[in-house]
Parts: sequence; structure tokens; C-alpha cells
Amino acid sequence: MTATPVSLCANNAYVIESNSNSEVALLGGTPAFTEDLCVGRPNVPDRSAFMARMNAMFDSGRLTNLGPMVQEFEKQVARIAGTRHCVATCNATVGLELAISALGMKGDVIVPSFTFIATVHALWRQGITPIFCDIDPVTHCLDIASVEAAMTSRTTGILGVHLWGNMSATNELHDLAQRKGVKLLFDAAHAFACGTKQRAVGSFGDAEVFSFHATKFVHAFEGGAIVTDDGDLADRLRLMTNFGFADEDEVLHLGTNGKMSEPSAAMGLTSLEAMDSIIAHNKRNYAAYDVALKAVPGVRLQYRSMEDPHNYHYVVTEIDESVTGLSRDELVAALRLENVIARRYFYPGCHRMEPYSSLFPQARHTLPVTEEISRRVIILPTGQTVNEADIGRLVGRIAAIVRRAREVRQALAECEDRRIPSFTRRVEHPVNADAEA
Ligand code: T4K
Repeated sequence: MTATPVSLCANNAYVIESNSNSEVALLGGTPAFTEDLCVGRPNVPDRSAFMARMNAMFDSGRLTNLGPMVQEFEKQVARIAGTRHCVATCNATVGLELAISALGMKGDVIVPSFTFIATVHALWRQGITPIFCDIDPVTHCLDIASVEAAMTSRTTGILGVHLWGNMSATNELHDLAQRKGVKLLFDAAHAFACGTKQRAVGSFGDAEVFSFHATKFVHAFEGGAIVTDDGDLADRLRLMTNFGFADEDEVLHLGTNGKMSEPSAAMGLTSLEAMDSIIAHNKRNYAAYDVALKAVPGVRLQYRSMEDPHNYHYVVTEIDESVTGLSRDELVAALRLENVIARRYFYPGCHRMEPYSSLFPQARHTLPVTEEISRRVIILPTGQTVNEADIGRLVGRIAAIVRRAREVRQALAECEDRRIPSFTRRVEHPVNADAEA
């Protein structure tokens, strides 16, 4: 690995040296990393503890269908979320679909466009029309004024998203939902173990849904969980995850196979045992990014409180091209040659993806903040496979790339390297697309 100059500051975070003469791989330098530094690389907890659980599972002969490890996982998740009930699911997408259906949402449901596509698919697959609303530019969660303006007599629910683990405007959304008599559900896929000192994410709205996908900071390979304080709703959800079976040959409800398996629960439980140390690691990484990125003009790190509970799982930066001299996409592309796989989550917004782009072509005119933010965000790698020294080296390269922006732009235009993502060669959704449409 090349040694991009870094120095250790008082709080042990590695910071870049402002006068470093770093190389840039795109301009002929050695890549910053010999192996890919990835967003989404899974955290792998104690293998022997996981294997012991797998052996216990084989000994018991119970592989799935609400086995003991799933029941224990549900207990742990409900405890951390501070809710009375938890229903584990095979993934969060199915969890969202089930919760939407169990809450009786139909007609129109309010949803942000700036989210992973699963949030919106979970509505549309059940014949519900997503009403795209804009986001707050600071938290990237639903903007309350946009929600209020979009509500009509057809609205039956609000599906908020605690994006990046940032809490939605829970109180305002609760008051609005109560006033209008509609259901309130939160996609909390990113927000397990987040919240305020007073209240964890999980107990807001009628229900909330977590993801325990392998790319999440604690995971169950694939997995999800619906949490709620409403006992009737939990009972209904429990039936619905198991085809609607109430008893051996008694079906009471329309249902599906949404169950979590025992191997997933085994991983989930083992992962939860490592949760505190993963969060502490992520928090140190966040602090290292915070210090180092202060030296890079035009690259702003999204704020995280160091006091309120947070999983620090998504390192969210916004690029100001007028300062960096490079677009977000050019920066992502230049980083690929450094073997850094940063992501453009959640570009270009669900309203510009199919089938929604064709169904709701006007949506882009009503979502100015979503349009702007989705062009600026880069998610940077963190998690157990990334340490503070990696962050010093990575931010050193970002700084060097930005310092040599003009040469980088020119080199990108001429570069034929297959690692350069095709999106840097396409003109995607130009800023004046509104005028064209
Ligand atoms: N709501 C929100 C707001 C969500 O973000 C998500 C999921 C959901 C709902 C639905 O939750 P689930 O139904 O999935 O439980 C990934 C995840 O698959 C997805 O769960 C997650 N959000 C989303 C943000 O990220 P992709 O399409 O980006 O995955 P992929 O295959 O490109 O992987 C991401 C990165 O992780 C790559 O750089 C490779 C790395 N990776 C991934 C896996 C699975 C590994 O290194 N090893 C691995 O095993 O969606």
C-alpha cells in the first residue's frame, strides 16, 4: 500500500497533512488501496459463537418456522427498540409490505422519493399510489410542509423513512397523522439503535420496520423486523408472516411466507452481541472523517450528534461542485481507481426510476431538494473492515483529487479503464432537466 502522509492528532484520529503531495491513481499514481475499500462490506461477528448456534440448531432439528433463536432475536430487538412487540421477517421489504397491508393502507400514501427503491415498491406492489414528497435538506427525511401540502381525502397513510439513521420529524408527523386520521409507518431500515436519549427508534408511529440485511451494521444475512406497541397489530402480522395460519389447518388471514429462518436468527443474535463494539468502532471512524474532511473544501460531512444514540453506519457527504471543481460523479469515478467503492445512494430518487418515472413524470417538478441532494451525496466506507488509518489515507486521496480537479476531469474524459463507472460517460438528468421535460 502507498503511504499517503497522515498524522495522528490529539484524539487519536488520523488527519491528512494539508501540504501532502499525494498521488492520484487516475493521473498515474499508485492506487491508495491494494484491495477494494467498500461501502456495504459486511461486519462479521464472532464465527465460533455463530457456529455454536448452528450446531445447536442442527441438534434441535428446528431450522425455521418461529424457532427458539427467532423468538430470542425478537425479544432482543424489542428490548433495544423499546417496544412491546417484534415480528421478525425474512427481510425489511417483506416487513414493509406486511405492515402496510396490516395497517389497512390503500389509495394514496405519502412517501419520500429520496430512499432505497424498496420503500416505494412495497406500496406500489400492493396497488397503492406513492405520493412523493420532498425532504429536509439537513436530515434528508420527509419535509413536513411538503407532506402537509400533499395530503388529500385519498391519503390513507404516511410512510416516513429515518434515512441514514436520522430521525424523521416524528412529533410533527404524528400530530399530522392524528389530525388527518391516517396511519403512520416508519421505514427504519437504517435506524436500528438510533434515536434520542429519551426514546429509541422503534416506538414511533403505528409501527416501524428495521432491516438486518448483510450490508447493515448488525445483520442476519437477510432479515427484517416489524416493531410496534399495538398487540392486535402484532398478532395480525404474526399470522400474515406465516401464510395466515392461526393453527395447523386454520387460516384466518391473507398471508405470505415472510418468516425469518433459524440460521438468520443465529447470525442476528451473534451480530447483536457485537453491536456495542461495532457502534464504538463506527463512531471513531465518523470522528476521524469529521476531522480529516474539514481540510477538504467542498466536501461536507453530514452532522451526527455524539450524544444521542446512533449507529454511525452511513458516512454521508455532500459535494459542492462549485468549490471542488469536480462533480460528485467525477469524484466517485476517480475514487474507483483508488480501489475505493463509494456509492451514490439514493440517486436519482425513486421518482426517476421505473415504473414511477413513467407513471409520475411531473414528480420531478415538485421535489427540488430531492433533485439537488441526490446529485450531491456520496456515501463513504465505514464498518469493521475500515479503520482510522484507512480514513486518513482515503481522505488524503480525496483532497489530492480535488486539488488537481482540472487534470482529473480531463483524464476522466479520456480514460478507458473498465473500473470507471459508465455513469460518468453518460449525461444523466442534467440540472436543467425540468426545463426540458
Ligand atoms: N428501506 C431502506 C431505506 C433501505 O435502505 C433498504 C435496503 C430497505 C428498505 C430494504 O431492506 P431489505 O429488504 O434489503 O432488508 C444494498 C442492500 O441490499 C439493501 O438492503 C440496502 N437497503 C441498500 C442501501 O444497500 P445495493 O443494491 O446497494 O446492494 P449491493 O449488492 O450493491 O451491495 C452494496 C455494497 O456492499 C457493494 O459495494 C458490495 C458490498 N457487499 C454486499 C454484500 C451483500 C459485500 O461486500 N458483501 C456482501 O455480502 O443494496
